[in-house]
Amino acid sequence: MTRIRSVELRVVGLPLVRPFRTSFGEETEKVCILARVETDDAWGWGECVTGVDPGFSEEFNEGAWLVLREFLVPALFAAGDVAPGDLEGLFAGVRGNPMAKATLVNAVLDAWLRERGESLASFLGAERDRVACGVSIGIAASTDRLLEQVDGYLAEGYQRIKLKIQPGTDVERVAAVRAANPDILLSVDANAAYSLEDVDTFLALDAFGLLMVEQPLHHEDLVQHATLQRQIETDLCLDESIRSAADARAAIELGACRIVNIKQGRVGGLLEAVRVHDACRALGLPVWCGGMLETGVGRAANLALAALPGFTLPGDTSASSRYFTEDLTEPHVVARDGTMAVPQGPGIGGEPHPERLEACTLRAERLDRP
Ligand code: SMG
Ligand code: MG
Repeated sequence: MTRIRSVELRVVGLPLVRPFRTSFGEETEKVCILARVETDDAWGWGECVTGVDPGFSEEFNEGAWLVLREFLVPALFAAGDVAPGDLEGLFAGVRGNPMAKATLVNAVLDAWLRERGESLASFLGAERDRVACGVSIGIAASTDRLLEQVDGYLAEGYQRIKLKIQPGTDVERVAAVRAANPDILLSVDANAAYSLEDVDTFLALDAFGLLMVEQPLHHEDLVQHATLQRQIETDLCLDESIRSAADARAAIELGACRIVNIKQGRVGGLLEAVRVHDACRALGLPVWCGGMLETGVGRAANLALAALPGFTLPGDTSASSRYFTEDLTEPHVVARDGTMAVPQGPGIGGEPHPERLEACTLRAERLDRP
């Protein structure tokens, strides 16, 4: 049990090394909320995976800030002593908002583990000390640019290339990347930009031996994903559609996917992420660790999660250098063999450099237990 004395919320901004374009928008800067909780004996960090706009899900930074400040932090202060496993129950009165909730679940878990000197990886049940890394490439300005980026990332060692696609920028680009790289693990991610009327596009993609097609259809439509999965050979993977272990079980039972992308922030935090992993593993589905362009804080948590045994496919766990010239934390580095070390120190095993954090801070507010 631990008592949270204060919560500091902060919005940070870091320029991205290259713009990241998806079917729903383009980002040139990473802007996110970080929470730092303080207990009597320790402190812990949580990174919120919302972005500036509600494009990936309904949640977005300014909304998450309010949900945290007005509802979740007060619920935490009202509770007295807590264990990490209590938070989901404490937050149950707030519907939805998994990304905002994950920020505090993860921060309190980090503090609790630091008090005990235990690493997050060990607590979650990690079975590896290095994880296989892939990279996600945004929609490029041209096919040539895309091919250059693919070459660059393969030279760095990445074990799987994922291409963002949208209608009109799909089959031709995938064909070009596949022709240049016949043997690589290659996947695509549509971020829900298609409908069932586009089945011919997916039938055409079947020709390229893709590892998976990620989230082709609307995030709330599992039945349509099941219909599409019956029509094509390539495995479907769900991302946006899976917000809980219950969602994962429903999707699998319906035949809506054969692979699941687990993002701890999207499912309400690391504890639910482990339940999603367990549910998929029990039903025989491979999972992999997704990414939300996190800074080194969120990335450290992702790496611990990705070391669980059911994570059998390379994750979007890319190096700090893929996103930032200078990360907030010590950089996470991808080795030539395309693997990355799982942090082993207490909690998430790292934290932001104080000066770097101050330099990136756009706004901060400290909330004290009344
Ligand atoms: O962290 O490397 C990363 C980004 C991976 O493609 C990525 N994420 O739908 O999977 C996804 C997207 C969402 C990014 S929205 C900022
Ligand atoms: Mg995705």
